[in-house]
Amino acid sequence: MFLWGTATASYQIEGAVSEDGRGVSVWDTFAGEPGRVRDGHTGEVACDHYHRWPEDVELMAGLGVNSYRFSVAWPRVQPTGSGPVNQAGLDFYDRLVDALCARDIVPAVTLFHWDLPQELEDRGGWLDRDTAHRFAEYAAVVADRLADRVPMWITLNEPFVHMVFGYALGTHAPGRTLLLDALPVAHHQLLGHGLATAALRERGAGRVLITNNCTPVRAASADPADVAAAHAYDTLHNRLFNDPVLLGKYPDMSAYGVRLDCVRDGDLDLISAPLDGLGINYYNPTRIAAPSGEGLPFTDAGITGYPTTAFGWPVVPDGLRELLTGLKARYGDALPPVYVTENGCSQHDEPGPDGTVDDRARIDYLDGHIAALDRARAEGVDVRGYYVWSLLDNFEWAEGYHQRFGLVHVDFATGRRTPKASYHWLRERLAERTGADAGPREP
Ligand code: PNW
Repeated sequence: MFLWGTATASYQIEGAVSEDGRGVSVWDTFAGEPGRVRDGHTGEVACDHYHRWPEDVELMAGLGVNSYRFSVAWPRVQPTGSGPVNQAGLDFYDRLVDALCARDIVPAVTLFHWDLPQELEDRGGWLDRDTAHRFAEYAAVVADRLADRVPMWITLNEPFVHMVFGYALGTHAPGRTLLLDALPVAHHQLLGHGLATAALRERGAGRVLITNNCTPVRAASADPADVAAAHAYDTLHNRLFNDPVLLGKYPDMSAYGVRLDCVRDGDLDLISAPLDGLGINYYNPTRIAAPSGEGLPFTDAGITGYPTTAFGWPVVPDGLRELLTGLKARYGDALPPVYVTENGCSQHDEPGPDGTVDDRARIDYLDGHIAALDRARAEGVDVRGYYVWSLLDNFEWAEGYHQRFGLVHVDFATGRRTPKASYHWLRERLAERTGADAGPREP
């Protein structure tokens, strides 16, 4: 059965940050500091999904999706990141999983979508190798509770974005500005993925994936300097995270002055343990030119000639086909089935006078990307799922509530949900397609 779903993340939707024993995460700390998030927005209330989840499950049932990707907040389960388990936090996800199963919606659980317990950050966060071991311990706790009903597990969400924005540039929590010295964060996250995969396997947790955000990289011109820079960018963004997982080795980054001294014997064996799928988040391609200044071995040349989203991201649907066929060409038989675990666009959606939300640009976006997905499948890429980011408008990290990615509009003053035109469009599209994609039901 092809999985059609929507995706969310704990800190972006839940709110209820001090309820039922939840500990503090790096995002609570970061969003609480002046100047970090636009207009001082925080995830304190967000979509109040922690209380409104039954309504959100009904929205998904009404949409007709057969899967839902959500993340577990580590500090709800282990408030200090290690040791004592907070049963009340696990109970929340237990209820959610039961409600999804009752609606025939396959739960796909992401274990880490950036909300690290603050106490672990105080001990070095992902710069510290020990965090990888703590992550595996936490994965085991969650699997012990949910693996009997959750058939699909995603260890990490976008370790690239977490490293670059969180530790290199400081625009996301924990707000560190280490530039290339952030590299150990890549390895320690991947080690955490490997250790958590082993813990999930021991518990018979079903399918195990990692989600990398990938971008097809285009050189700004045929000039060899631009081509070399594009290769550098592809190496540091895509291959740094896909190669160790799929091929068991890091790409050669010596030409860019990048060294990974923290890799120990045996790490890559753990990191490259076979997976049941590769999660891919796709938003847009990247156009790269030769470096213009000191430091990085590339410059982002920007993409012109395409429509853009409210975020300013170019809308290039065929980039999804290009990405998927490129992965197949690069990894061949080492590429497991692919799941597009996020794809979507932000817009400035507001209800009109009649109360409806006319987001036709989102319909065009999704229509174009689903067509590109079909082309990639026709070209032989084994794609098994597609998740729209996102079910709800939510806390868009450093942008706060200024970017709306939802199929469902959220009025953040009242929590009121209003399905947008794209929700109704997708419901019809999914109903039409169920026949073509129907297969054996999940366990
Ligand atoms: C993803 N970029 O993040 C995340 O997984 C989501 O939590 C997030 O809400 C969504 O995409 C939309 O931003 C990204 O700059 C953040 O390339 C930034 C980038 C890509 C993905």
